[in-house]
Amino acid sequence: MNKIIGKEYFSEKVVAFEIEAPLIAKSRKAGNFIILRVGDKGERVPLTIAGADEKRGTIRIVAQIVGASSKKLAALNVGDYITDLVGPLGRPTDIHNVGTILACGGGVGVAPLLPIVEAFKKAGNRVVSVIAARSEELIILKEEMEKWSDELIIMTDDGSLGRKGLITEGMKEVLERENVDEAIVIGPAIMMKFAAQLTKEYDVPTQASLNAMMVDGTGMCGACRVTVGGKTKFTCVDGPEFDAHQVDFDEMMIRLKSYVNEEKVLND
Ligand SMILES: Cc1cc2nc3c(=O)[nH]c(=O)nc-3n(C[C@@H](O)[C@H](O)[C@H](O)COP(=O)(O)OP(=O)(O)OC[C@H]3O[C@@H](n4cnc5c(N)ncnc54)[C@H](O)[C@@H]3O)c2cc1C
Ligand code: FES
Repeated sequence: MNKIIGKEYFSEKVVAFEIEAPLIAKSRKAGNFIILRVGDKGERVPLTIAGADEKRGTIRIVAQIVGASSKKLAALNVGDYITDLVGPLGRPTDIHNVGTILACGGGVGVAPLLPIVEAFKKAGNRVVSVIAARSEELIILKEEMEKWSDELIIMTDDGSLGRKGLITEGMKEVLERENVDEAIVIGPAIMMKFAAQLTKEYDVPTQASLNAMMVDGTGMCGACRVTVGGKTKFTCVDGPEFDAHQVDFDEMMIRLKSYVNEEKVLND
């Protein structure tokens, strides 16, 4: 049982929690995630560790309220307990000094992107970040992203904040004007698919952090399988980051829709 120490709404549909988890706070690295459950019969929900405070012994998670399980999580308040929480899971991001990093986050994908941007900046890289959402109220963690980026470009589909257009338009501007050594893209699968197609045109090595469905988080159940370079990989133990130019995003999108009808029943 892990106690909730803080709760903050970033928007009507995106909520951040600070949760007591001293061992995870101490050992987590950028790119790691946790799996939590709310209630004894709760679904196992993977969420990226968006930050940690080692002194307070807490981790921060940011969740978008989409289905039954995230609704149950969002209903919890400060003082309540998470039924169980395991982590840190997944392979950490390979942080190194390479030169210029293009860091791209769509929607709540900015939450997992933030610790990676911070780590790349601390490793001495120039970091140009592009974040995007449908509209201003869905842009999250803007100040923190500004703090750790040399430049932050904001794109909104409706033009309500930053510039009007898809994330790929902001990315193209950077790729046209300067040499980018590596890119990382995190967000909805469709966004990562098109972002990866773009960086491939410019021959920029790119990592994508995949939000596959997960159950056990140990590589045993197969729920999180994805195809990368024609081979089956398990997102929980082989990932969550993979070479974006090798990921079969179309297959991943089909798998992500597997339980749409069940989700609908739970939500009704
Ligand atoms: C590694 C990883 C960790 C995650 N961790 C969390 C987590 O901790 N908590 C959580 O709640 N969720 C998490 N997610 C899930 C999250 O990123 C989802 O994919 C989420 O459903 C995004 O939905 P959205 O409605 O916010 O995006 P949208 O608002 O639909 O899209 C965001 C932006 O993507 C761009 N985009 C969309 N479609 C296209 C297109 N066709 N071409 C080009 N650009 C496009 C646009 O610029 C758009 O504004 C994680 C995802 C990943 C990959
Ligand atoms: S979640 Fe079961 S294999 Fe990855």
